[in-house]
Amino acid sequence: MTDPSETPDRSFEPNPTVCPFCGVGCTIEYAGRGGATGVEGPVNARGEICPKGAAAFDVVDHEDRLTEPLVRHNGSFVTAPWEEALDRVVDGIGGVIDEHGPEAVQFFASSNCTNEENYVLQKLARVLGTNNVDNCARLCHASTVAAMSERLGAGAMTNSLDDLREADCVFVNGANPAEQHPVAFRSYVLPAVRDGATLVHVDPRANDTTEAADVHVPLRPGTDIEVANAVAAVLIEEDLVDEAFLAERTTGFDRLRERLADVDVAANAEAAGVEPGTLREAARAYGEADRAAIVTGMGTSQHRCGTDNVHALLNLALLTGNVGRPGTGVNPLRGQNNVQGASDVGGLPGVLPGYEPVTDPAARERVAEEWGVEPPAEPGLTEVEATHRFGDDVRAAVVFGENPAVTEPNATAVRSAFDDLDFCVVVDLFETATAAHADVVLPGSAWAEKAGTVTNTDRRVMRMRPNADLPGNARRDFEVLTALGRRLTDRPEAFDYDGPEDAFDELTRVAPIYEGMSYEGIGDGYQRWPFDADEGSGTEVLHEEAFLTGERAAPLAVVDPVPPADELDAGELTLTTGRVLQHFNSGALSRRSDRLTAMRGEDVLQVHPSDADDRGVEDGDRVTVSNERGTVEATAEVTPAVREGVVFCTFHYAEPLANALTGDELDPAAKIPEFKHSAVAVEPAADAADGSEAAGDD
Ligand SMILES: Nc1nc2c(c(=O)[nH]1)N[C@H]1C(S)=C(S)[C@@H](COP(=O)(O)OP(=O)(O)OC[C@H]3O[C@@H](n4cnc5c(=O)[nH]c(N)nc54)[C@H](O)[C@@H]3O)O[C@H]1N2
Ligand SMILES: Nc1nc2c(c(=O)[nH]1)N[C@H]1C(S)=C(S)[C@@H](COP(=O)(O)OP(=O)(O)OC[C@H]3O[C@@H](n4cnc5c(=O)[nH]c(N)nc54)[C@H](O)[C@@H]3O)O[C@H]1N2
Ligand code: SF4
Ligand SMILES: [Mo]
Repeated sequence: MTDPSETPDRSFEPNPTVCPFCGVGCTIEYAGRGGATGVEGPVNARGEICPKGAAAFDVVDHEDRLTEPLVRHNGSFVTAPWEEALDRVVDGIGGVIDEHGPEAVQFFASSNCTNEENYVLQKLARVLGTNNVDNCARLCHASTVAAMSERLGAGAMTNSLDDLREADCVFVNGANPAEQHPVAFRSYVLPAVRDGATLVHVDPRANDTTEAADVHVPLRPGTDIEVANAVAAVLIEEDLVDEAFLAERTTGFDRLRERLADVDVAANAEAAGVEPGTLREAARAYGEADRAAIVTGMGTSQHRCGTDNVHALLNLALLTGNVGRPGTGVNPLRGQNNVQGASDVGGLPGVLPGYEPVTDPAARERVAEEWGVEPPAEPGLTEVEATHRFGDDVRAAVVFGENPAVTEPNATAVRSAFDDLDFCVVVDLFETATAAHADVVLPGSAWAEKAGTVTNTDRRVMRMRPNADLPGNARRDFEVLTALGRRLTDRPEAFDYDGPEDAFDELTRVAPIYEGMSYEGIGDGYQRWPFDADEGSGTEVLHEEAFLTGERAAPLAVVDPVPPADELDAGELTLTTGRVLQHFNSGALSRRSDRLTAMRGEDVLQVHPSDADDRGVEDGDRVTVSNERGTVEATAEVTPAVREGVVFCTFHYAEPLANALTGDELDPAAKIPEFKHSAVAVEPAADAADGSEAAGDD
């Protein structure tokens, strides 16, 4: 790694831009002395931010930043000039394409990067002749998007953050917005609660969100369908459905009613490990509200039955007429600051920019007019499917701003799969665990060094502006990707852009939902999709008169419970994984912030006191957590916040590697893995001093 002392002094200046962390999309800028401040923006109208936003600059000038390209030489990395590194990429990727065809290359797009960057990356894949491009929306809300697109015609939040304030009930299923979307929670959900809205929280753990809840349903992980079906059965039994809406805007009610008549609320409650009365209370809170909004997160989506989980939730909204009006809807809170946009611009294997199916000849024709090449008609591989085929029919990978060696399930297998590739290039800020398996690592630009746009959780496209110049010989991601396009494809002119704005203009011509948007129009504010250029605005509440499927009515669905992939043997506990306020995903940014690590310095395992007692574990003890996929060691936090029989661990540190334990069976419809249910044995660590297997900290 480059000696940080070689990094020349850098210049910083305040310029309103979007926080690099969660999908809420707060506006921040440089505040001097290495700090960020919130400034009044479209989402954070009073300039409010959370601790991560305040620490966002801590990583920009960090000594670990890559400042020179790295190429592998005799097994180790050496720094190299850009020309040499790019030549190596052209040889590596080009060689694989020559020998095995473009389908042998997988592209990982980045939910942490801009619309323009992701647009160029997916265009690169498709101009080369493959739809093998995906982003970690796959690991996140792929199931939500699959279910919502099928039933309603769009996978994004049906409503806006603003109109969450209008809700009389907020039904939070498998999400912890108080920690994961703090400004959305404090500035939009809590005001509704203060105005009298009831908050229902369906989560196996009590956390900061639960503190504000009126009803907590502490279900067993993996029993969301049992809970939603019981709630639906109570809605029907207690006549809390909206007959007029059912008649006009839904189909399939008779069949669903018939099936739900067989649901025994007490039996479902027992399966979910909760009181039947609690399920009835949750149903009444939701069904009696004039306007009830569902907020859904990873607890719902990250299961082998994630799509079915969301189908079961969608029934609740349709049964009660809670769609198409302010303060209602089904609202997936999106993950990173641009996971929505990375998907909108076509960073997915089945769709072109604007969610136009690759299988649609007219859609392919439209991009061909702009690109000069028609993309292939067959959908490409999703992320986890692709890593499963590394060394087999997938021989090379381009990994842009993602760290699958830490964040994909069954990560030990993922790491060795990377070694089976003929060639891998990583574009990142740091020498990550994934980069450790690459042939070339290119130093990209951090959030504060880039211009472009990102699309937040409520479909608002906002502008990012540079607050810092680049460290050392790092280059802007946009320049890196367009250079790869010019060198790797036989259409160099298709990657000749006059900066990100030029690429955005092209995007607005090929993605119907972005049609009519412009940098000038966005200005310091936002433009929301689906955008209406004549009106100069976007639609805040979707599905008002008709669903985006084009139909006036949406189908109700019969959903049967699906058992989790891992069965628990005697003495085993259910491991579920997730996040805390102070850290972010693989921790690449948050772990490098002293102020954030001072608040939380490691991934801990939450264990219920009675499970801890049974195993002779005390608070603060080191424990081993193991199953057939791996063994990790972590510090136990003994707390009644987690339900008995369940342990919870975050995945923000590469060591312990929580994903060494998670299974890689996929939801058949959405290909999302089961991060939220694994069988594990937990026992006191033999000797804390031994430590577990050594690994890099990225
Ligand atoms: N501070 C912080 N904020 C973040 C992130 C971060 O890493 N840190 N990451 C961003 C990203 S990429 C995303 S996708 C979002 C995710 O935001 P959330 O969806 O809120 O994230 P998680 O913590 O993974 O899961 C939410 C809750 O699901 C619960 N849960 C576990 N298993 C089950 C189950 O079987 N059923 C139900 N109903 N609940 C269950 C967990 O206890 C947890 O409290 O957050 C974004 N914001
Ligand atoms: N066990 C478990 N695993 C999970 C989950 C879970 O709940 N439990 N959640 C899943 C979810 S929802 C998600 S979204 C994934 C997240 O998975 P990842 O996307 O892999 O994780 P991140 O930490 O968000 O970011 C990955 C990389 O992006 C780099 N990066 C950040 N900004 C930039 C930039 O501007 N330019 C470039 N070039 N690189 C940049 C960072 O340095 C980091 O190495 O994890 C998934 N994994
Ligand atoms: S709520 Fe999300 S976008 Fe806002 S400051 Fe916190 S991490 Fe950043
Ligand atoms: Mo995510």
